[in-house]
Amino acid sequence: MFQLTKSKHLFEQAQKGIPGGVNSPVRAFKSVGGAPVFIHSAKGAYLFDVDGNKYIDYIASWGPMILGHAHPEIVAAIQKQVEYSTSYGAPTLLEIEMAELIKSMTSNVDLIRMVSSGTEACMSAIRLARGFTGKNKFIKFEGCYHGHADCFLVKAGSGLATLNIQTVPGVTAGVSMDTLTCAFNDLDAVKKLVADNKDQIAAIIVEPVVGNMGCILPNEGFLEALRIICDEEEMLLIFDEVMTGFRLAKGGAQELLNIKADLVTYGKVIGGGMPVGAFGGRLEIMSHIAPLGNVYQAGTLSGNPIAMRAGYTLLSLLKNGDHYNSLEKKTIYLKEGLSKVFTKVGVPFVINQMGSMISLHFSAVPVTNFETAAAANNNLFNQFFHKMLERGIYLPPSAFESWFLNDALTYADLDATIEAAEESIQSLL
Ligand code: HOZ
Repeated sequence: MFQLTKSKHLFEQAQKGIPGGVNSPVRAFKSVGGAPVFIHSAKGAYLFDVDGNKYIDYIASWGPMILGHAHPEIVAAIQKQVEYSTSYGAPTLLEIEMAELIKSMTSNVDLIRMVSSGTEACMSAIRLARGFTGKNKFIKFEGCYHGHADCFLVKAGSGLATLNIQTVPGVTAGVSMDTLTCAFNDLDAVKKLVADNKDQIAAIIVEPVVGNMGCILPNEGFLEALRIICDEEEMLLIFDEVMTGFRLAKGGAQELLNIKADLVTYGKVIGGGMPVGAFGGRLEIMSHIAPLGNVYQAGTLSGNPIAMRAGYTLLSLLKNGDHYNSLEKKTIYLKEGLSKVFTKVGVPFVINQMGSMISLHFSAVPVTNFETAAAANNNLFNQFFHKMLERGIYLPPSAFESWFLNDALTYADLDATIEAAEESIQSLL
């Protein structure tokens, strides 16, 4: 029988020493309710919790575990490196190999700087865009999440949307003033912001396929138009590929959608499950970063040897394998299976999917931006989440997050998920 006795106990204990019992807010299950599941271990496509429950994992650590958990080659690479020490704070050959590998997989990255998280990557990219253009403002889209640096915490998705946090105490009005926002996929709104702030905007930052308000796809022509606007207005186009990088294709969304950004940020997959981020771009822009230029950015654990080994091993497996086709086929199979279930039971739903990113909104209208994602029946999603959990299916604990498939999933796992979805939704209607 499904029970979470030990998880509940650990959650009580955790709250005594950790804010909300978690080290990242969405994990607290606040919007879906109940105690979060405490994980004991994971292997391949499965998570095992402290109560002995087994789950089919659709989070993949929020993206990184694209080939499944504890991949033998990644484990071996980490084990080997650990013998040589865990950090030097000095340059290594590993970092050169990592930079060369990334450059070989992305067409427009001349220089790449490794950091320790997606947040760091995005905040550094904005600083660089400002330093390079000499302009202060930037445009971000409502419901997009670029990490928790002050300037991004305006109408942000992910945990802020999940917890319905509108303004963040501690972020000064002065900082937020330079962050301009409008709806994702709304080109007219972008044009108006650009016209109203002529010659003051350094960059547009965008998740090319959004993963932080569920999975939201760009309308045809939207990203292409942003590229043109940036060129005309001498602004930089920054693709936040923390989620999509090395996940949607070897060259990420840039390759899949055939659009080149001026700067790209990475995280998640790039670290193979270790805390890694990166930002890169053309030489003329990246050469403004210290020590080449004066845009300062640094980090003691940047380029950490264990993280580099893990990331390099995973990226090599992705570069040399055929995982993207396999991942996409599995994701489409899941999408079609779930669609049949929800059509049969007659509940309004939208499933957005690109590559191995997918999400479910209980909505009667297309979900194309934050407004439509927020207007969906997210209460039903929250109940659905728990019914799935009871049946051994681990979904993101929020309708405002993408699901990430991993290539260790089997078709039997997908069938089990579809079956669980049918039982779950039927039990709720
Ligand atoms: N905000 C992250 C996903 N968009 C969640 C990270 C986590 O809790 O690990």
